[in-house]
Amino acid sequence: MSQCHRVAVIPGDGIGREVVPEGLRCLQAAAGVHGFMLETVEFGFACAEYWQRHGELLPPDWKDVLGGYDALFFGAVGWPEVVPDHISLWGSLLEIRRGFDQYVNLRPVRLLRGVRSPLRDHGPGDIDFVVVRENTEGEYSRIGGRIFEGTDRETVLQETVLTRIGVDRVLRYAFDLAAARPRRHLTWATKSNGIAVSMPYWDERAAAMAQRYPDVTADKDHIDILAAKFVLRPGQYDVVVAGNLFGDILSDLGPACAGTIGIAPSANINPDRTWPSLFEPVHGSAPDIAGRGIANPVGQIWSGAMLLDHLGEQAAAAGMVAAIEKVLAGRPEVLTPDLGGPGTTESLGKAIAEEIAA
Ligand code: GGG
Repeated sequence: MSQCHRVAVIPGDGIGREVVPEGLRCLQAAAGVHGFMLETVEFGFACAEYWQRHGELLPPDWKDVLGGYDALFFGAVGWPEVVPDHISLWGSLLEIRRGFDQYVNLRPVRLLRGVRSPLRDHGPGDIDFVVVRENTEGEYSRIGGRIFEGTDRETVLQETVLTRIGVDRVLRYAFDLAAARPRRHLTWATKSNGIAVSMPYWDERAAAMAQRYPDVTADKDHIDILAAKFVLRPGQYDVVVAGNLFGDILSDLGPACAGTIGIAPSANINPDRTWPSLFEPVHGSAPDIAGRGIANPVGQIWSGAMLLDHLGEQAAAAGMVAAIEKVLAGRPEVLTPDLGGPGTTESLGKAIAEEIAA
């Protein structure tokens, strides 16, 4: 009997609702070709409509509801006209990442065939690195407050949280990943000359971890020059590990250098497999283009490939990425406007699904 993977689907807000169906179309095509089953169940929470009806983003028993699935397939969250962005994010995605201890946010950056980089002199294969972002602590904290509000002395404090367990476990994951890649190179992002408590700690733990991986060449870059070097020499990076905030920024900048943020995938991984992992495009809900049918579905589809890889379906995952590349390189008429084409979310999704099934 063929294996059945159970996947919870959360389209969320905005273009999440447009790209998720294309991701599912491609996942089902891959399941058909590779002889496994995919049972998907869609949930209508984690969006502005749910918040309007219930005053919260997730139901109180969300952990029980989602905890039994093999993986979560997420679109995008955020509809600032209705819910302030920090409430959307903290009430949904960040709650799930922490509740399911998805402490690694894996965000590959590759310049694919058929995609033009805005950087001069860069072609397919020239950019190929992975951002490993710490996903449960760091600068993403709600610890802080305001005093003397509304007066001249108004004062705002916001704490960063680093734990030894939290820093070491994401560094270990990143070094293991670098050790398994051909170039065996790792860069950690820091800003220890300016942020004088948390960043030297990050440096200290990274340097200690590097000692345990003699086969990996490791170096550090301050976040400001690292951002500049992403634009000037993105080809020199292999694995880049960073805290929550720097990792988020770098994993938008990276795909922008590799053509468009619309193609960027991500995996929020619970490496211990105690809880399901969550797969979502790097991009958000994009209210400015939502409802027009022009959102690029590749980030969602590629995230689907990462989901299959995580579930042990490596051949199907590789087939999905190969199909994405083939369509991007060979079917200009179906490409979405961000890729310079006249196509739609659906035309691109359908073409990739057909290529997977071919
Ligand atoms: N699909 C990703 C999404 O909805 N992103 C919204 C966002 O702002 N995310 C920030 C983050 O990943 O921490």
